[in-house]
Amino acid sequence: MISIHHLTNSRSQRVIWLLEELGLKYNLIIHERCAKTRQAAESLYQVHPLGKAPVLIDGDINLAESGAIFDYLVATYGKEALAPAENSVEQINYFYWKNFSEASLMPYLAMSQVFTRITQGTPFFFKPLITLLFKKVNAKYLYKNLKIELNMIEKHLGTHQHFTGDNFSAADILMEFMLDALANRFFSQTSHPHTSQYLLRIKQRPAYLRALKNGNWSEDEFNQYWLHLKNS
Ligand SMILES: N[C@@H](CCC(=O)N[C@@H](CS)C(=O)NCC(=O)O)C(=O)O
Repeated sequence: MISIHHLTNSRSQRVIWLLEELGLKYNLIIHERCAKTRQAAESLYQVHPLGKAPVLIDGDINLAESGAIFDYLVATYGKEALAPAENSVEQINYFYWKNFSEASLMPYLAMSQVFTRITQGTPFFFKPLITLLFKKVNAKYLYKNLKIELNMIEKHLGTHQHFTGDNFSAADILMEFMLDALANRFFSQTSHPHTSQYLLRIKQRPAYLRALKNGNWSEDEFNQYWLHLKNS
């Protein structure tokens, strides 16, 4: 049976959602974050050398990296269900958005997390300087690029029901997590109506709701995690 190592309120939530969409049975192993540092539990290092979630175990296969896990699960168990047909326009969209979520959106979110951690760990005396520095980097680089990306997403969702086209796919699962972190901080129903409506719609999927429950998802913790993300 498939086992999935999951870190609470993290991107590994997406693998649980994918497994639910695929209707697969799985064994869920939940690792808690350290209350103080918010970092992964030591137990994850026993599963994979990087000590990060998600990690999928399927027979002899021990696979980390969200994108790789998605590719493996869709190719092995999903077939046409969660990925568009070969050589279709939808497939090109699928390739683009699936990679975009990890390669273009996630780095900005991760960077902002790192800045916050550095600021928190900076001695009191230097804090104002570091805060000012990151504020400038955020405004001129990070947030500026995030806004450009969000505008592109809004335009795409203005003409597509889902990221690949009419049908739901695994790319939607990868994108939803990022958009959820950015919602109400970088965009709203007023500024990005198509993206907001898309999020509301997709979050009603039964598999999504089952995954939240199984993964012990806490909306409060998630918001707490991204609290520092705001427009400046
Ligand atoms: N690129 C990897 C990143 C994995 C990753 O950084 N996972 C985070 C969860 S959001 C983690 O385990 N963080 C714990 C830590 O860094 O201590 C993936 O997408 O699977």
